[in-house]
Amino acid sequence: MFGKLASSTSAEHLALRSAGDNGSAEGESHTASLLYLPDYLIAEQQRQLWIELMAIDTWEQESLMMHGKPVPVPRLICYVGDDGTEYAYSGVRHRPKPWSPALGELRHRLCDELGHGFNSVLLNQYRDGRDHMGWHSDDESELGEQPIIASVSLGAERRMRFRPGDRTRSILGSSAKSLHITLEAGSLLVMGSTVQSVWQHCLVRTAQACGPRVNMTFRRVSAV
Ligand SMILES: O=C(O)CCC(=O)C(=O)O
Repeated sequence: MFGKLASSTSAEHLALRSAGDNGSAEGESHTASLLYLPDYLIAEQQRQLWIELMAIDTWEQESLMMHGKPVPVPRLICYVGDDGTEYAYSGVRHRPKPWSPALGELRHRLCDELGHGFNSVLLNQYRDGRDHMGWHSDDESELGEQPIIASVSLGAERRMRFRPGDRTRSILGSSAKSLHITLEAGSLLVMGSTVQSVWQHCLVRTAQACGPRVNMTFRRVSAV
């Protein structure tokens, strides 16, 4: 599932496994796999990408309606992709912006090394420790049944948490465990094909002094 990267010497394979999981009564497994490479991008690649992404003039501050009032989403976003990869999330339909050079190169490297046809990337910019992302699964219909998502991080280290999704919790109850990973600058986290259907993840807010961070989640979007 993780292509050429699976045997990389620095790769850490993490199983998101619920305690005592031997498959549920319905015969489903609640185990899903993550691949983490802390040093996927060298310092110069990180620097080039950072400069390129910070120069984008189409970062958007979106708002969500809560109790009838618009509330700013706690991060900036920019959606980039091939023609025809419109993508709806958080209730908004996004048209892709064109690929910039270093981002396009990174996409091709990931496609080659993971053997997967990524055609878009969602960029999230966390300006400081208050910016974050709440619990969710990337399970929009455009991503298909079992999406593989490649997530590359730049800038400040931040913590990502995983917990079983609602359906998994309802089957497994308290045996369902959660997990966290610290995402370092230049790291790659690949979420394997069952991660989104079984687990949820979030990017934790922090009260500690924390500089800006950009995360790129490469996806394969199909027309729905
Ligand atoms: O910023 C991150 O590392 C998480 C991004 C994320 O969860 C998403 O784009 O769905």
